[in-house]
Amino acid sequence: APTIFRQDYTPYPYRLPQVRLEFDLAAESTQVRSELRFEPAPGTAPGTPLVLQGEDLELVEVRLDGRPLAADEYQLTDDTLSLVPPGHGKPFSIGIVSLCHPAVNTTLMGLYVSGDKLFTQCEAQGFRRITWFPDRPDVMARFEVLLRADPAVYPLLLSNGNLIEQAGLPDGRHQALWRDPHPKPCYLFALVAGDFDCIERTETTRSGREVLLQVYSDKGCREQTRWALDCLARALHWDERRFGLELDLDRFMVVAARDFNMGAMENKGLNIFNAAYVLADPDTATDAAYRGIEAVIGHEYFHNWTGNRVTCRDWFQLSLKEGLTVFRDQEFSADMLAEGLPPAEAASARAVKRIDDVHTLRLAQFPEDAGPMAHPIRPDSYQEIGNFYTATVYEKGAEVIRMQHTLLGEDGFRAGMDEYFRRYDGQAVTCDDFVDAMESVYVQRHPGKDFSIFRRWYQQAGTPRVRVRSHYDPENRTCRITLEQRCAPAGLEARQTPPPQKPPLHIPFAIGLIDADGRSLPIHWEDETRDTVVLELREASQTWTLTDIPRPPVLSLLRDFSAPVILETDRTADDLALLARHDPDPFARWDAVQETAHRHLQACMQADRDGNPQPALDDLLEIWRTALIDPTLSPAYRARLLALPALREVIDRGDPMDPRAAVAAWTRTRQTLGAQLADAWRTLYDAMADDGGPYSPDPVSSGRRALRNLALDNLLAGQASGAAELALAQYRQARNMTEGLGALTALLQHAPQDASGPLADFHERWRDDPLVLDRWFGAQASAPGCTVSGVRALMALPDFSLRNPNRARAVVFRFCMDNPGNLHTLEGYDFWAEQVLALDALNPEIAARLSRAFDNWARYEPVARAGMQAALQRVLDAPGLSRNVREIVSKALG
Ligand code: HT7
Ligand code: ZN
Repeated sequence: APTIFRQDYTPYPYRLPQVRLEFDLAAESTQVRSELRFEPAPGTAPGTPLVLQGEDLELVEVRLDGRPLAADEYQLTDDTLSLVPPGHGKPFSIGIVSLCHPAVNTTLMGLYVSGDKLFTQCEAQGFRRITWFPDRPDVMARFEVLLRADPAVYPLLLSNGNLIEQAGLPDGRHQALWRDPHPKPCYLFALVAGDFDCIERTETTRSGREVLLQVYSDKGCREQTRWALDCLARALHWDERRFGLELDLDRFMVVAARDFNMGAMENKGLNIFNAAYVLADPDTATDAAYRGIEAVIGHEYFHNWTGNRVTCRDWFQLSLKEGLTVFRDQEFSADMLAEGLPPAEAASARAVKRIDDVHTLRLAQFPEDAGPMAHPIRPDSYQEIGNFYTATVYEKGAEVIRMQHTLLGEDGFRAGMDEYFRRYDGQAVTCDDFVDAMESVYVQRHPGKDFSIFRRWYQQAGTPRVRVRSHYDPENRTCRITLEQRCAPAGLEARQTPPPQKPPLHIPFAIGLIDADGRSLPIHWEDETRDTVVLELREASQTWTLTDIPRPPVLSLLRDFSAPVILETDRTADDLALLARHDPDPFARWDAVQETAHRHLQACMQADRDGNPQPALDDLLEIWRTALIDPTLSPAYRARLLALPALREVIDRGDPMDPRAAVAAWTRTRQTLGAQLADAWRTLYDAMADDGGPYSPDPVSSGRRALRNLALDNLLAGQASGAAELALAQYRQARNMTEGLGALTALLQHAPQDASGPLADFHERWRDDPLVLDRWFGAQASAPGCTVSGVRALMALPDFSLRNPNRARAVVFRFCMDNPGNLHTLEGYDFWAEQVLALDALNPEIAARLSRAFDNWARYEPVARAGMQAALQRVLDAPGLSRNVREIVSKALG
């Protein structure tokens, strides 16, 4: 497949102010009639061809200014339709009639069938599967859309913008006309047709306008959409308060789809969501699912400004909208957790969100940045853009925005955002344009300071490492701190000779100092005294001298995770233990516990390799023992503090990576922590019991449930007497899905022999609810007892289908991503290859995501490495591979 380069961008030679689309909708065959009003862009030479994209379409007719064109007046290839428009320099119109076939479209891109309904997914390049069109984000048009269909099958016909009219037709069908007043690229187009339930409410915007918010779902699901509607209203008001951004539409619709490739899609005024991010009630959704819905509803809503009003010039700029919008949704969620709390508690509540976000970053993005798919947040090239909806573009992109927020401060960042909209509203722009707006505020507020090298974050791949050295001088009462940064060649860069040179980055590095008694030591900084200061590292190595430090300090580093870097320190176990008990920065405190656990787990693996006895667990045990009973810590925060690093993180830290050794060390450590602290876990379990009130997903009660489930998991892991009975009782008496699934998962993880009763009961109860059944599948596929034959047995059940992405994710992905002990076997590698190929024949976007599971095969120990390499080769050699999977697998094999 050809590689597309960012540097090759050229503007589209024609403008497209107005588009009219008419759809005759039917599942087997839908006819699309388009009328495209073009005009040459200034400077376009007469005779410049007009090129439109199209895929899997049947052409019926092409007209130019109303005149049907003969076959030799245009060129048709597999993926384009081109013609030479009249050279008079004036507007002209192209009319196209074409057919597409939603019922056989298993890719879920373009127009497709889900259940008995029709949906579209156009980002990034799905519109070309609907009709021939300039399918690129910098061509922005006003859309008018007429939908016609059989009202018995499709009683509801939705598209973007405002409903202009609805009418019955003489042939028994009906039609709806929609007009979107805002120019948009075609990736934001949407249509939905089918029979839905709907709940709605009106909200008053801060300028006093009434707007209608609606959530559409499958018939019978109305009551499960109340939380989503509530989140939408809260998102609307939060964006007004925090960013001064108001909804620019009279009507905002969210529609739940059962078959969907990702989380949701921000189509203008008509968001389409994976049902998993819309439907929730206490019986069917966990606390985490409630929070997930809040985050995704917020994310898509916030795209209305950061993505839709100001969009991307080209797909290399994807992080312009995604990184910024993830940052906004993270802040929204954090603010929702902290709402109404006094400042100290609010800080801890926000930290819980920060910990979860950093955890995701380390789990998904750090490995990506060290593998063959490493790319800057603004990639320089791609073969298939669908492969670049990555943790780097999204999560690292959000970190890059967050660093700008840290450097500018809340007020400065807000001023930068205002400036961004002042300059670029209604346009398709670049990441550089965004930084220009931020830089204009930074240089104005920090005269003499330079912002220019900050842009390197957009250019460089790889996770930088920051080495910290410090020296305390008791005589002068000074503390000298040296920060050194380096960034190893990332992914395929390592194979270049010579490897590319990476200039230093601008890294905001937040630190604090505490003394041996755990008290904060104030820092004198820029004429103020502060507990936390942000060192701005801009060079390969820089030293700061802090004065008036009365006692030797222990350094609290990278507070609030102020930059997406890996820390290298010579902090001792005692330093970490002190920070784990006393660091007033809740993120850094959590990180000290994580680091202690990581060190122990790696020491266990080393001891195994060397044939030595297992190292003592005293440090971690003591930290946990204290945290377990610390009433000053919120339950949600305590649940984070008392969680071991995820198994995947532990594997990823190994050199070489050794999944079986990591599983053994991790499992043993969990057993010991469970057993040694059994009494404390039991007390905590009882103390966190439900108070019997109505369910609420608020942070306090969900924190208590999280901590109680963690206690149960530890009791089972430590084989405490009566633990299985406790889990069975919790399952039976569960008052909500968090309790029920928590008990079922703990049993499957640690006492599978006792899980069969709850498993059968769960299936019986929830067999008709696909989202809940996904949980049932997922809990089993990720359990250590689920071997390849176990996962095959799950796939043989009548409830299983590879065509539904949620189900495929629940079974195949959970096994391949969250069951390393069983995946890393020869049968496991065969299974992976087989599933990548089976999925690729149906849905290349989803197959490509699964194919990423072996990205880092070359960093594994020799046996695993050889097995994965052979499986990758088997996939690459298969005939008819999609562009999506081919790009991933060929990059992995190098
Ligand atoms: N902007 C949306 C991206 C998306 C997508 C991309 C490729 C294939 C299917 C997709 N569905 C949604 C999601 C978002 O970031 O909000
Ligand atoms: Zn997004």
